[in-house]
Amino acid sequence: IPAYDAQAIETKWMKSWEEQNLFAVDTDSTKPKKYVLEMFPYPSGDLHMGHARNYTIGDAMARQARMRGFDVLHPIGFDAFGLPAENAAIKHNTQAAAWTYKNMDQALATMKRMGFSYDMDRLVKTCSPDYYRWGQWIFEKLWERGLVYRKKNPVNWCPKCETVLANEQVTEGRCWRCDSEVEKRDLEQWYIKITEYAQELLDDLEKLPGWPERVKQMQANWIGRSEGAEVDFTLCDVDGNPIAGDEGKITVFTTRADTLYGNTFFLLAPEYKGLMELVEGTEYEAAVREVVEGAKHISAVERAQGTLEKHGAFTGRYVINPVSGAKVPVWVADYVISDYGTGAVMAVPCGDARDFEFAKKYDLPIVPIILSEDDPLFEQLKDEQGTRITSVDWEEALTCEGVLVQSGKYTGMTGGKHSEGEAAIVADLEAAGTGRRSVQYRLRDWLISRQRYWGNPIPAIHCEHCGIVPVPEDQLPVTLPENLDLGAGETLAECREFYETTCPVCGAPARRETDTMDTFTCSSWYYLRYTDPHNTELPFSREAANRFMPVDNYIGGIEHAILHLLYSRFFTKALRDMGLLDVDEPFTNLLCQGMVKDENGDTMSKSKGNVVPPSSVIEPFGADTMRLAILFIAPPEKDFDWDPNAVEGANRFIKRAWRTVWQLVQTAGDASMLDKASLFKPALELYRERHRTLAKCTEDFDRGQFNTAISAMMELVNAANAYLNAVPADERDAALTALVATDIVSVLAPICPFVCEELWHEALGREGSVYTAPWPEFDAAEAAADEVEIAVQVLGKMRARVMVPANADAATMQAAAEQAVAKHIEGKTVVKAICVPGKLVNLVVK
Ligand code: ANZ
Ligand code: ZN
Repeated sequence: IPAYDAQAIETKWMKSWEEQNLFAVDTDSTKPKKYVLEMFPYPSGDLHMGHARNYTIGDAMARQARMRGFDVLHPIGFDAFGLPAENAAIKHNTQAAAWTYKNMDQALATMKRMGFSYDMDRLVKTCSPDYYRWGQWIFEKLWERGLVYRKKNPVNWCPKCETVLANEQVTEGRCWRCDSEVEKRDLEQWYIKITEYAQELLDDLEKLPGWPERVKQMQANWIGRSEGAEVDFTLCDVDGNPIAGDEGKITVFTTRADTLYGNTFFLLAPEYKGLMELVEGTEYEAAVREVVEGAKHISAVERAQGTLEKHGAFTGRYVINPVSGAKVPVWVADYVISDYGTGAVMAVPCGDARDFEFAKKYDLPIVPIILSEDDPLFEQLKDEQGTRITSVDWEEALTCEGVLVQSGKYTGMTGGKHSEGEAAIVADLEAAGTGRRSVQYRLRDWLISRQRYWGNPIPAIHCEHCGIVPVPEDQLPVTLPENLDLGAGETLAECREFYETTCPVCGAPARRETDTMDTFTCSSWYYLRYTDPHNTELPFSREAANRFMPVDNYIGGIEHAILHLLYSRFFTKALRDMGLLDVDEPFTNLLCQGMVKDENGDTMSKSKGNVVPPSSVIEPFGADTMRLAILFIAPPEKDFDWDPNAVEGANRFIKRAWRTVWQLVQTAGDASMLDKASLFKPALELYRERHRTLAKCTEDFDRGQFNTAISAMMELVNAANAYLNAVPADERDAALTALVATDIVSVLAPICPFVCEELWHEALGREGSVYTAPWPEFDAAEAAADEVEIAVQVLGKMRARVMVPANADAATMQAAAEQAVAKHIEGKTVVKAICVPGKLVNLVVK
């Protein structure tokens, strides 16, 4: 038996696969397709363990699908634009492009060393003009369809990074990247109208049974559909006289119109349009301004969370409640956000926790209008006969459902979201013309412009005469200059060669847009480009996209549960509506792999110095060991702590499989001559085990459960060794040993490709690749042993073991059990028998 030399074997097959171009997909194939995709990496340096895990999962799926007769598309690329490249370039005084390309080369070398079966002809780098050209093209198509617009809005601005930040990129008022205090600036920015698709993005989550529930839940929350009503209030002065003019009416959005009688004050967002005009020149102006200024330093996300201390000020104005007729004071409050609903809120402190907290802090009245029937106040208030209560000294708001009290003719109805009381009040508001049904979404339009260099240039031209016009299609791409002096602080907006241009409409001198696109736009459609990567007429052809889409298995980190996956779903739908492809959803099955932590359960990071690089395993043991260890240690979606023992265990198993296969082939004949009737005990057991292992591996691979599939493979190797030990070489069944040797190599091949390809050729003596050979045939029914041993318990105590037919029904099992424990149940009656098929019978006796 030859020695197992991982390095020699892996070097040999790495080269051979590349020369054969073995993993190129066959585009005209009549075979069914399978599209296996791992989220592409950001090229920040060499691959780390998290990457290794991500790609090993995808590679095992792709290789097995290929063996099972699918035409497999399994591509790779790089999400190559982004700020880290720019920062590194500034720090090391080089070009962002050079830094990025160097990192991509390094990552590619490691991917090759790991044996990932990518179709390299389809490599996509988002910073390459032949890719980003089509990103610009798609941008212009969205623009044509009214899905791109510019808007002046208060945005988060980081003075140090000199760019706009998304709301999610601001924590406690500071930049997520550099920790500087973020400012609010009123800037005109580019937006993509993702909200146009809010309802479809929500509805179609139902078409994704192959996604983890929690990811779908996160997306649904992010889209945040709320059903409620708009209610109009009338602005007035302290005497209740209406204030005329445009500002005379203020509308709120509420999901709880049933609580209108509990409305004791009224709130405006600090950014509410016209707020400062309301207080101008009054004694309230200074306090209101303070709240407005203070709110600028807190992100909308945090303001909405409601965990921060609330600040507010009275405006000196009032509104009239259209249902109760009450006159309530108008305040500004920083927990009201300007871009949700109408930016105004009817506060109901008895039913809303935030309003309750605010009322306590500023000593505003809390009128109970909704109670549970066992509340001590209920008897007094249930029929408007008792004394009214105008303020309560509660510890917290009553946020659950209940019965309406002190609510005029609505008293006695149930209150709550979508309640009887809510429906009745909204119907009356609609009849009176002071309210209407309304649906709101939390989802905001996608702010995509960035004032950064290393990104895809927005293809627009600003002309004094013609306004903002798209760059004509035949002039795309707008090429990003690669020679900016970033070290000296040069930006695109200062790069004359870049921004000086002429207007494509009137020919006058004009200025090119110098904002670039959020890199999430690049990653929103790369999986489509892979289907047709060299197309020079279109981003991809409809035929190619329809052949391979949707992605069957998408594998990546849970950190992308919202943004990347939502943006990609949106792009797919928008491109579908342009007629570019015919699918509604891009990713059929989603697997979010867990994290690889260090031995002590800490996340690996450079700053902590606890990073285990893949090379530390590959160099001593080989890539096959690395791959096996990573898949065996835990189910793919679970986090795991790095364990050097697992690496050694994996290496031992590979060596054992290697020896077993070589031993089996010593007596191997023709597997097709197998005659089941001639197999006796040890052979029959091995025969059953191979059917069982194949059935298990096939099913587990489909679900991505590699750890249990590997356990089954280990059992097969054990069974083969049991047979080899029990039967002398000259008595072994030649067909069976041939069959099982092939089985071991085949089932292990998706996980340990190098050693299996070597065994395929050298031990089994086969031509061609194991990946072009078919997956072994099996029959799950053959796996079942004819008889199984079950445990027999009496009142939960173990009393005997007995053999029963493997497919025995409960009655048969009980009869066999009673016989086996006859002396323990003598003179008693069996009142119940609990039967677990194949395992045990528990007799309950009296
Ligand atoms: C009265 C009320 C009574 C409310 C009550 C809630 C409970 P969701 O479900 O998230 O859509 N609201 C409306 N616009 C707001 C804004 N711009 N900033 C902060 N809060 C706002 O939340 C809808 C509820 O959030 C609305 O219903 C409103 O308060 C508040 F017992 O109106 B409610
Ligand atoms: Zn012009």
